[in-house]
Amino acid sequence: MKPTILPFAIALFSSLASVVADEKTIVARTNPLRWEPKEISVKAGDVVIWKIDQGFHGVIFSDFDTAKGVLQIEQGSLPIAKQPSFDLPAQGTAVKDSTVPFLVKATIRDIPSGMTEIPFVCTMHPDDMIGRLILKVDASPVDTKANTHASPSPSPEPSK
Ligand SMILES: [Cu+2]
Repeated sequence: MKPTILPFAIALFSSLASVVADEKTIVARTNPLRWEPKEISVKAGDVVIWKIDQGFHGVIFSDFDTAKGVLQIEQGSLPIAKQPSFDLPAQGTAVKDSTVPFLVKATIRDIPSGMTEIPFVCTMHPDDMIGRLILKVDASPVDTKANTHASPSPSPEPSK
């Protein structure tokens, strides 16, 4: 093996890993009631997990008709359905405690243009536990040729 390959491969891998996908967890806590964090930025390919640390909670997507276009709900998530105290298009999970591994795990699909956030609340504490995913469109598509991201030279300012 050529000794120069390995460091290069590691550098390439870590630079790709930083742009490819992140796993982000949003934790439901009590005293005070909160999502932690209550806002996160996500991009296509990221995985978001809503889970319970303390107390009884669920997650309701305020407009699930829209949210489900971006959230690919993964196996192991609790069923997402209309819940008794919420009107459609809000849908989400029942209330559970920390014995469930997580409430919902979702992979972010491609983000339609014009869609900027996915608001959600807790099924049990909708007034106290409000959160949102902020959708970031990644301008540079994933490119395996690591060195092709040279910025174009800026256009000269028009002179007056
Ligand atoms: Cu709650």
